[in-house]
Amino acid sequence: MKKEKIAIFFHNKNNEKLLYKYLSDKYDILFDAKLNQDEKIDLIIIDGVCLKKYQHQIEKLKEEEKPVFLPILLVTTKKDIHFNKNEIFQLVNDVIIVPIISIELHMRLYNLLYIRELTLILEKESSIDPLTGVFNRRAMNEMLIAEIEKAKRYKRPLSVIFFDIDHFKKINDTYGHDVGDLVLQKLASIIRNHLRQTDTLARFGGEEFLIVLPEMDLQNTKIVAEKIRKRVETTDFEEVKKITISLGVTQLKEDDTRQELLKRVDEALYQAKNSGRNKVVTVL
Ligand code: GH3
Ligand code: MG
Repeated sequence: MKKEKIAIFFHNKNNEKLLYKYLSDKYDILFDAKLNQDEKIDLIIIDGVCLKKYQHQIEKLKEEEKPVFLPILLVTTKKDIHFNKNEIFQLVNDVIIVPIISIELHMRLYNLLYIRELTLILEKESSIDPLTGVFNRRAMNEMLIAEIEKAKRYKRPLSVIFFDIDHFKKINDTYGHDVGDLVLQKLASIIRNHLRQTDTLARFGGEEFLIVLPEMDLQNTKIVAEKIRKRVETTDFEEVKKITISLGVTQLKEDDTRQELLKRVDEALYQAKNSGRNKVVTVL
């Protein structure tokens, strides 16, 4: 089983050693961890001196991790609590007064990590479309905001593909809604297997999907979209046999907002539908 990562920030090296002794069997212990989102930390144990020192970094990290809970356990002496009540509730989730007792420490960690685990499950479930297992619209919008910001900051290309099943209503009407659901599942799975790790697929509406492709310009994205179109066209969808999709493609412009990008790719899809379906249309 994967061990949870606990970062320890202690001014007093003896206490640091003691914690290591108590915890290293059960947890991955990190000293001098970098407090940024790249280093995944599940919980922080910190003393009062270090808490003052790292307060702003911890606040920032906790904010970035939301709605996932990043627990902070303060270890302190009674006389060393200098924080006022409001501050401590904002920043710290539990307190142990020294001397550290192993069983007390383990109980606190168990409960704090259990709460974190629940928030991770909730976060995951609220991001995923239950039918297809791909991201839902809410999660995609959040992800897209971050990707647009990254692309603009580093002046990198970013493209999107928006696609929709052709005459899907007829499939539902002919074979029933359950078969329609199976088509959606199979379609999402085929396309997911067709993408790079860095691409993201989301179900945007009933039978509309969005793909975000970082580091891809319009020309290359058009090639990907065409391959996807072909792949879907040539896949056997069991009872339904064949389906086709129409796809719109566009690339992020320098001053685009997320809404403008999505509006343009929606326009491209609309053109693909109106010019005969089962095709890719690019708009810039
Ligand atoms: P077009 O080629 O213009 O896209 O035609 P269409 O029939 O695909 O489009 P339309 O918007 O008329 O119909 C979409 C259908 O998708 C209607 C709706 O019942 C169905 N749909 C939406 N969500 C689901 C779902 O979760 N499961 C199933 N089975 N069908 C769904
Ligand atoms: Mg459709």
